[in-house]
Amino acid sequence: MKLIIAIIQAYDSDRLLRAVSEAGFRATKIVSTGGFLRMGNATVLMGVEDDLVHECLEIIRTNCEPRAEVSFDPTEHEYIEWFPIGVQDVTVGGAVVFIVRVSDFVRIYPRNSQSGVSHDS
Ligand code: 2BA
Repeated sequence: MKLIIAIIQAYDSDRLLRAVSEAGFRATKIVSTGGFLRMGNATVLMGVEDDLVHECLEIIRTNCEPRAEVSFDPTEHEYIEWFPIGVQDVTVGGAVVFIVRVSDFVRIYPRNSQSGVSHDS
């Protein structure tokens, strides 16, 4: 099993979550903030069987807006406060994806209910 950690633009998150759910994947969205732009983005966590990673990445690719250039005006008052000198054009969009091997996946059920543990390495 792999844990796919996809950092995407906030406005892509509803569309992506709907698409991955429709395809049978389970997902968790964490509201996050980019360290550079300090704008809201979304981090989507998905535990995915190894043979489904490619399908999941394709869904991410299809549902996240293409990358685009955003330009900042260095004469703006807030620019100096927020960005390193010299940075004017920033590319945003698409997704930044980490794929991490999961050593154990445990789902804990309430007592007197069904229980299950699955291992992957
Ligand atoms: P931010 O850190 O807000 O970065 C937004 C975009 O700004 C980046 O898009 C990149 O195009 C640009 N950028 C970032 N750092 C820069 C720098 N030092 N100089 C010039 N331009 C810079 P992406 O690369 O697509 O990243 C989108 C978001 O994904 C990031 O938002 C951050 O939240 C996350 N991310 C990207 N790489 C990461 C990493 N190695 N580790 C953790 N989070 C990462």
